[in-house]
Amino acid sequence: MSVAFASVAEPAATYQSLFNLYLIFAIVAGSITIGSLILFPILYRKRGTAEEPGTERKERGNLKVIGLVVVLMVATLSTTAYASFSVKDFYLRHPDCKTAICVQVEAFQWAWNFTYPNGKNVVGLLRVPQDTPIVLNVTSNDVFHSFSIQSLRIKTDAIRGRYNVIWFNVPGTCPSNGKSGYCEYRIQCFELCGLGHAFMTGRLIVMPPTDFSTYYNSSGP
Ligand SMILES: [Cu+2]
Repeated sequence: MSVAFASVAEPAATYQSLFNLYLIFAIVAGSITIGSLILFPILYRKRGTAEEPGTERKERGNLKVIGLVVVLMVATLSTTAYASFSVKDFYLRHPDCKTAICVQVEAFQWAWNFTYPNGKNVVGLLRVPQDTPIVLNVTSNDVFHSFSIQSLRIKTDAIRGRYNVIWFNVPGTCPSNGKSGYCEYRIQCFELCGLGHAFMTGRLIVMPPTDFSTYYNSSGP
């Protein structure tokens, strides 16, 4: 359920638009290729009339067609390259900790440890307010892991001795999860990290800001 609505969250919406662009190009390119495979054998099949021996066929490539194909290829490649690098820039330019809530994420076999700016520490459960940029500083305490929230289209490696930064912002229109204004996403490890890898999951709960500040200042998980 969260997958459909997650596209309004950032950077998921931007990723989704890039995916849609590639999908359109793939459908067009696929249609041209498969269409040609079907059409050309019909158009250029061997006819019944045999050619006179010794007659030479003079065939030249149509320069206009070749030119058009080259222009289309260059246009396609430059459009996708421009779109890809723009999305990469958008993704890398994460908000700073003055406007965002920066959370330290430490992976270990086999769970996630979240530490908030005020020192609040919770394992396996990340609660954040709606309409607020959240920046995650991801690292590992042991082997390689990979932190991902698929519905929000974010993923980064968790490596000991190194911090990888990802960010997201879920708006207040996220789907209700029983209690008004709450929604939940699944956190999952995406790097084979040992026996418990498949069960290395966590929960992200997005909640109204007032509820979050009560939670943030409480001592409970
Ligand atoms: Cu894992």
